[in-house]
Amino acid sequence: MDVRAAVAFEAGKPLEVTTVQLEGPRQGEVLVEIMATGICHTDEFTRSGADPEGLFPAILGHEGAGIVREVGPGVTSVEVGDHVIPLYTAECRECEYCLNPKTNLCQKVRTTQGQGVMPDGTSRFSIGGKMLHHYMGTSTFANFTVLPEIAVAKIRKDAPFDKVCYIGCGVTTGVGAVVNTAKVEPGSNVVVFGLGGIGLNVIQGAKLVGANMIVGVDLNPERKAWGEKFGMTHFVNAKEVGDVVPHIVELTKGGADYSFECIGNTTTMRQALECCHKGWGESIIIGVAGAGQEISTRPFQLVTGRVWRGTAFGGARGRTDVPKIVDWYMDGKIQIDPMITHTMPLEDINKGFDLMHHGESIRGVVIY
Ligand code: NAD
Ligand code: AHE
Ligand code: ZN
Ligand code: ZN
Repeated sequence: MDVRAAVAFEAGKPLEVTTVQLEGPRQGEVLVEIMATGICHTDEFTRSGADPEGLFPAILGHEGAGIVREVGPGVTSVEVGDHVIPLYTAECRECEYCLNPKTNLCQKVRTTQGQGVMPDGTSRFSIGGKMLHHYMGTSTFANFTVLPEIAVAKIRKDAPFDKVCYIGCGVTTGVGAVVNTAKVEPGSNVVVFGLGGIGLNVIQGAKLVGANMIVGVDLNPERKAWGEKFGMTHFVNAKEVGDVVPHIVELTKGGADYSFECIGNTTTMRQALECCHKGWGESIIIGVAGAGQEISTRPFQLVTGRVWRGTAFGGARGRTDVPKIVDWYMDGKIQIDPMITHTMPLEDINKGFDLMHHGESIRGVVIY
């Protein structure tokens, strides 16, 4: 079938909105009509060429919500008409990783996903007979996409697509990093580096679990009001204080119990670790850094009890946890609407990337 898609033909170039061809679902796959998709900084990371795994030409996008329109042979867990959120971290419930409670990183389709193809090694997308790569197994910058059934979470039908698409990455990543990965205890002091689409969700997660101080760090002074909307108690403008590490240690009277890096910058990753409390502070890396970049610190930081960890998709097991997060939103336990600052048709998707670059949007959402 012909579908409308924003194609990344080359690294560093704007996306081109055009008609592409999509083959129907094969064994264990589903065809999903994407109703809305958020634009996450990770899409920009890959579009820019900074992703070592980035492949071109590709259809990017990984923060969608939609409706199952066709199922391939052997599909048992969803049916036509189901509302779903695509999962870039699948959940097969039978691989070594799914069976280990310590991780959410299902590996069943990870290798082919990283190669930009479906589990059988081929792509469903093409243009004029030339193959296009899938992206993160989701490719939500197309109004229809094909996914393995283990890479969709079935959600309730009364949830609005243009809001819950954000649960496909940003909301789950931020809230999940607090709840699943760090397991922040009530009364903890939390420091969040980067108050964008992910960091604000870390803040609302920290508030949800009853954190004490919630300190936000950003270079953009307008992010102070944004952080405060979701429970931030103190703002640090990294441009205005000299060295942020002693500043935060002083502010928190000894250091953070938990810090979260939500930027993807190796300098702030180091600061986030080093502002943690001696003896027990844990720093969680969420941001993804560009090809070739490395983190460093003095080993003594770890010897003296600080812990460095990372998280993908907030440690969430998608098919199990995403429907619950949709319920949290529908029950008013977490907020999404105010963070979706801009919506646009697919034709204007490059404007969504511009708004992100200029620090004007928290989340831009494409509505098909
Ligand atoms: P964003 O662009 O919305 O937000 C980034 C924020 O960081 C902005 O507020 C910006 O002003 C601030 N910032 C930039 N440089 C800074 C600096 N040096 N010091 C302080 N603040 C600075 O991005 P996002 O969508 O929130 O994504 C954040 C990061 O998280 C990206 O690297 C993205 O790829 C990554 N991410 C990771 C996961 C995961 O599962 N691990 C999931 C989603 C996104
Ligand atoms: N090449 C990667 C993109 C980089 C990355 O680290 N992706 C994160 C999710 S960021 C979402 O905004 C991730 O989940 N990584 C776990 C993994 O197994 O890659 C990609 O996903 O293509
Ligand atoms: Zn994302
Ligand atoms: Zn698995």
